[in-house]
Amino acid sequence: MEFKSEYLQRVYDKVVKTNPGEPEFIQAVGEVLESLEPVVAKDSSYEENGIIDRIVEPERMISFRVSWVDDNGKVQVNRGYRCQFNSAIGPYKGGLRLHPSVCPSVIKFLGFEQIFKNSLTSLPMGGGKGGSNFDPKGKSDGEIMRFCQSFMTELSKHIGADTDVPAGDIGTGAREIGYMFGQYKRLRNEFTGVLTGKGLSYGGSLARTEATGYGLLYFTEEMMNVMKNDSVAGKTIVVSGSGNVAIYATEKATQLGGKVVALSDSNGYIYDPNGINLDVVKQIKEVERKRIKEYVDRVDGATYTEGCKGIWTIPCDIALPCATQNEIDAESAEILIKNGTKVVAEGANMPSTPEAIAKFQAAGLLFGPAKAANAGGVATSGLEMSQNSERLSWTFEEVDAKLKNIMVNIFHNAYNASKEYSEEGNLVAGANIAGFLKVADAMKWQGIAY
Ligand code: NDP
Ligand code: 2IT
Repeated sequence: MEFKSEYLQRVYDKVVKTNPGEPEFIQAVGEVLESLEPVVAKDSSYEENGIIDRIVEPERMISFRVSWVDDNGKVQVNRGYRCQFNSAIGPYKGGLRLHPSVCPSVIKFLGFEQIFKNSLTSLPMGGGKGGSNFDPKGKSDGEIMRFCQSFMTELSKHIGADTDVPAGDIGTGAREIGYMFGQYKRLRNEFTGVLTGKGLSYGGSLARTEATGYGLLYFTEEMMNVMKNDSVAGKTIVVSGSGNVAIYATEKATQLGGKVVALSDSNGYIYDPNGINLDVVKQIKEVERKRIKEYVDRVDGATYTEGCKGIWTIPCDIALPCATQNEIDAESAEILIKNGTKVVAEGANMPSTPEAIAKFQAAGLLFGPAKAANAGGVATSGLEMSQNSERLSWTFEEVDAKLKNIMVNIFHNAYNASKEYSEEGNLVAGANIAGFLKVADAMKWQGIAY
């Protein structure tokens, strides 16, 4: 990548050189540094304090063996990670991904993005991420439990309610968080808010399950209201994925009067012109843990197509990618634009490639970047931490109202930063800049030796 700033160019070139074989991490860094051009041009203190040099280097990257015994009595070995990226504004905070594609590049890109996302929430949380290349698909409950216990046996040495607070992500939901919490408590003899996304009977927060998807729609509604005097009501919507984020994005989109017509998993997608029946989806995904294609056997008029990329060929007003990174490439972006899509908001982390984002922006679509649009999950994790600290539980309505307020504020902060530093409405730049400024200020105050 080419930068106008000699300082940013030097930092970027070093990141490329020192992180070989890590394309996702380099992609995430490149996007943020590009957004920071006007910031470093305006204020030389970022260079003088080495802020950018330091912010791209994780404070700590932990990698460890996770061995466990499967149902046939055979020993299995996976690799676990925790990337403690930045603690300038609070304890490290971010999810744990369990997926065969997990590797240092994926964990570091997610940890890096989390720094800016968490800053945008306005809550005191640093950035981190972890996970394992363990594949939860097809594993029995006992195997999941034994993996989670082994994973936590090592992870427990590095985390704590005031140090690092992990949560869910792909492949990690309430079941996995429960097993991990139980093992942490057993090892440390401590009942603390060391994880978020916990069950309601042992310190979880109401509305955390719904938070990322609901937050995505609160953000989208505000973006459409302010920037186009429009709303979600009456719009046709395509949502990719069918996991936690996709399900609750669909629920809130429907409550706001939109019609979600498609969902997917990594094998293929369903199309239901009558609007997705979410009770059926919840039964298939949350209760039975089956594949999304089951839907067409249970709902008349719905169709299933193999291959997940084809979901972006379905005409829609609003596209909400809620599955995984780089799921919308330039080709899919062109199809969406040609089909008249007006809004793209990212529920997943980095789901659009840089080439796809450039096409959306050139075509004048409203584009809500992940760091801002999906921050509702971690924001509500922050609210769970607050409730754990005061040993009280808030009602669903209280948490949901705070979540909505946070998402509306994130939109305005990103929008205002875009006006001050970049082109008005470039929310990629606005979110990166607004997230960066607070962390950079905290790093300046805290000195250099870390
Ligand atoms: P889940 O595990 O609940 O669901 C993931 C969904 O995405 C599944 O439908 C899965 O399909 C699909 N998917 C995963 N990997 C791929 C792939 N390589 N190709 C195609 N589809 C894929 O995870 P979440 O819903 O929690 O997470 C979805 C996204 O949202 C991730 O990017 C995550 O980082 C992000 N996110 C999550 C937050 C949270 O609070 N949970 C907060 C903010 C962001 P299959 O079953 O076939 O694997
Ligand atoms: O990507 C994310 O923000 C998450 N997976 C949620 C992290 C959290 O700590 O709740």
